[in-house]
Amino acid sequence: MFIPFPDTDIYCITDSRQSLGRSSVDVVRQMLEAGVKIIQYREKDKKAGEMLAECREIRALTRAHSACFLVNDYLDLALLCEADGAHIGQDDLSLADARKLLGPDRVIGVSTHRWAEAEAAIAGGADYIGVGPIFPTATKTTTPAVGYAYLEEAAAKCPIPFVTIGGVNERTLPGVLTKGARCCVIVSAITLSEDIPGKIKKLRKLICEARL
Ligand code: TZP
Ligand code: MG
Repeated sequence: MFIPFPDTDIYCITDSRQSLGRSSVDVVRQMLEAGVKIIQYREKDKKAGEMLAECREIRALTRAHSACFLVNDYLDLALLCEADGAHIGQDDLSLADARKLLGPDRVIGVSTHRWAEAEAAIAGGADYIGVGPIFPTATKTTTPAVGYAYLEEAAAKCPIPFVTIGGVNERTLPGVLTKGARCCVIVSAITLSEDIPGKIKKLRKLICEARL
């Protein structure tokens, strides 16, 4: 019934503040048509009703493309729109409380910035963790960049899926892949592109080349 966390190369997140005036629903449609298999709805300045309406549209689109759909922060919205799960940060509701609300079958991802946080998320039953921000990024200014050291540590030790996040773009992608990144979260490099399918194709080509 729920789409599990997929084994995939690119993880996309919405950001209507950085979408060249396009709606997040429109941006997500283009991401899905380009073959992206995981979408996170992450909006910071919108009213709950508007977010729920967008989440419901994105839920229908992601289902039609068999893509996993997660909601950032708002577990109530995740439940109401029948998302596959949610993504929480270190300052949000705890993983234990999120699991209580979402149940055993939905996906829960946790942002981590150091290995001790990863260990806690793994022990607490997270389905995957975010590792970053690797580089400084305008998309998230509240957490300092952690650099390659933590990525290398996660790549060596993490027993559950991890996604690499923060300043990943065409220029930085080869570097993070060399350091052990597998699935990369790429936000503004995609949402700020005038040609979203073309950008995703280029990013995918870089990932394929790095894996040869
Ligand atoms: N968490 C850590 S970095 C980040 C989030 C949500 C934003 C990544 O965005 P971008 O534009 O790909 O650097
Ligand atoms: Mg959060």
